[in-house]
Amino acid sequence: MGANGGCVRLFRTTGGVFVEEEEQHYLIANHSWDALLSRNDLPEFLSDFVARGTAYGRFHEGEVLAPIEGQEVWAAGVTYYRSRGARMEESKDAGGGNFYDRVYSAERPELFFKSTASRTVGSGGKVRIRKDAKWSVPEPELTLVVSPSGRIVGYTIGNDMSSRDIEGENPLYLPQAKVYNGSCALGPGILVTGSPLAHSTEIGLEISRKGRIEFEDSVELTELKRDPKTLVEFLFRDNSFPAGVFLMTGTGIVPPSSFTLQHGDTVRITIEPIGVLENVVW
Ligand code: DO4
Ligand code: MG
Repeated sequence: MGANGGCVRLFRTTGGVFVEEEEQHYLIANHSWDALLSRNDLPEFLSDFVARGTAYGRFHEGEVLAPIEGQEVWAAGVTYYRSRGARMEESKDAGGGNFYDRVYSAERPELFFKSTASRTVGSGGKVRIRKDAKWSVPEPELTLVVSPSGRIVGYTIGNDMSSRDIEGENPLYLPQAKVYNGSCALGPGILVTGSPLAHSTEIGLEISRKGRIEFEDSVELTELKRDPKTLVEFLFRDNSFPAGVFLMTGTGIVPPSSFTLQHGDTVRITIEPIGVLENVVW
């Protein structure tokens, strides 16, 4: 049994794809990233692989790449009470506040297209503030890794970078507030497991500027209003994802409205069984 209760972590690195179990690294030489993420039996496949394999050297933190190739990244919104409240406030002058309240309590969740590999950075990469945005925040989100059949096969950490002034001006500007170069970070690797994460799992956010912490907060998964399986069920209602898909589950941490990210800030997101996603803002 591994340190994560039988789970392994999967990493895409400059030296190939590695599985990590109990601090041992195993190179998967004969399967591409997309071939692995296309598997509906990824948790079982990787446990067998580790049981049969031979540990191979080590990869280093600096060699880890974003855990994405042919996958799309989608995101759920207004899944925590705190996100609902902050968005109602920021869009009230535009008359959009009511929509956030309605989606929070509706049966159908808000799901939106977030990113592709080309707009996504890994841990250690640079996330970006939109050039024409005046108010930008990170959104630390538990991110589901979903197989082509709609099975949750793992978890990673996501940062749904957002331009709050653009979304707040008019909710119809959401795609511009959310999808731009460097607007998404994922990583560091994928915790591969067929079991749900504990409700007590904590998502932590720390933003530092010139070596000093500017903002920090945390939230537990107990505050997530939607069941991850229901989010996946809606995502797959009339959509297919042959190489698998990432689904961000929404933010439960919103910095105060006086706060905006600045170039050079460091954003550090921790979800204990998965790891730490750290990015500098550019
Ligand atoms: O409704 C707009 C986006 C919401 C979102 O990204 C979130 O709640 O995390
Ligand atoms: Mg979000």
